[in-house]
Amino acid sequence: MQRILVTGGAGFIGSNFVHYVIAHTDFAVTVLDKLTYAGNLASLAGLSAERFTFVEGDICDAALVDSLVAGVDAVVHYAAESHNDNSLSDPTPFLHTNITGTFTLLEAVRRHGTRFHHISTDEVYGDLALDDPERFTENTPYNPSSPYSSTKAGSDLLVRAWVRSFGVYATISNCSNNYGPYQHVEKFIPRQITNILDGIRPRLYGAGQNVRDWIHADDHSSAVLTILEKGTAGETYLIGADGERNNKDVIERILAGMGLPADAYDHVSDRPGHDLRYAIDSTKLRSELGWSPSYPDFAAGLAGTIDWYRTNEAWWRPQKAATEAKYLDQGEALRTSGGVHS
Ligand code: NAD
Ligand code: TDX
Repeated sequence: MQRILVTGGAGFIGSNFVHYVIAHTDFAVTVLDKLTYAGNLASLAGLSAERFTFVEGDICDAALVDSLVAGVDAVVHYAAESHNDNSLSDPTPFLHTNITGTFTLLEAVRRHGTRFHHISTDEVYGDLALDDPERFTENTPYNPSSPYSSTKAGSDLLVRAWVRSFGVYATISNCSNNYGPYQHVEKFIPRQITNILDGIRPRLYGAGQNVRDWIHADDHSSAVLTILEKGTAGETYLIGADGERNNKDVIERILAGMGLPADAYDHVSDRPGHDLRYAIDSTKLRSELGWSPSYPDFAAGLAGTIDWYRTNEAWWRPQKAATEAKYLDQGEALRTSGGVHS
């Protein structure tokens, strides 16, 4: 494999993957990205033109997609509308990009016989009870909760159908919550870090008991590269690093890491339909493909992420005010003992 097309490579996980691939392989990388509010060319700064090409465009543009797929050995598909809260206020772009965009790519790889890897999420499985000893596996039934996760589930099912009906050579990975550099400040961890840097108290949805299974973005990248190189056609692999923590614990760690008291945060109105707990069993990926995470220590990874946002204000500052305005517009309200106010 020499040439790969990475969709959504100007987003959080896609840009981390591009840096990882450039550093760890000799592949030439083309990124196709629409540069929505979530895409940022600054995340790809400094890459040499010898091995890196950027194309601005929509994965739903069939002619553009066809011409790009014709020139590569493999496609790694990250592009998506990715934020649950946005999908609750306007699901429309989620249907467009996550469903029609994936369909457009599948038709192109079918025509050209090109290897395809589809990036998905553990949210397609719905949620687990807080006290459930089980974790998600490749055999857990799909049960998505939000417009975001239902469009990701739909895109996974399209990939499976194109494998079975048309013999497309595709693999799928479903990963848990990522953290690390280049994550948009709408997401939980960077939102709280940059709030603190701005003198705003962090904001916890509801009681903060919801559990997410955190993995460093570099570990997601190494897992995807492993699947791309060693995965079996038609197979699904779950990616996770045993990083279960509840949101209250994460916010308290961020506050401690930034020298503030553990209770210096506010509770705000809860997300409608808020999934309780995600947890990944990644035994298949570890035992069949020999993958293991390089960032097993969440505290160390989080400290590095805090440092990154401290030293890269120029990267996140242009997104910050509009993001907080969007949360207000979506009806986020502080919850105090006396009631609810914004
Ligand atoms: P992101 O929102 O940071 O980035 C998405 C990128 O896709 C942006 O650069 C955006 O410009 C681009 N894009 C959006 N619509 C497009 C279109 N129509 N055509 C071309 N480009 C388009 O998202 P992320 O957090 O990096 O997530 C990347 C992928 O990983 C998604 O498929 C997501 O479902 C999946 N995933 C994310 C997480 C997580 O914790 N963030 C966990 C598991 C899986
Ligand atoms: O301000 C906040 N306060 C808060 O308590 C925000 C933005 C979030 N939360 C909570 C909601 C979730 O329980 O933190 C948790 C994480 O929230 P997000 O960062 O929005 O992530 P989540 O909804 O879990 O989804 C993420 O992981 C799975 C990604 O955004 C998805 O793209 C991925 O599929």
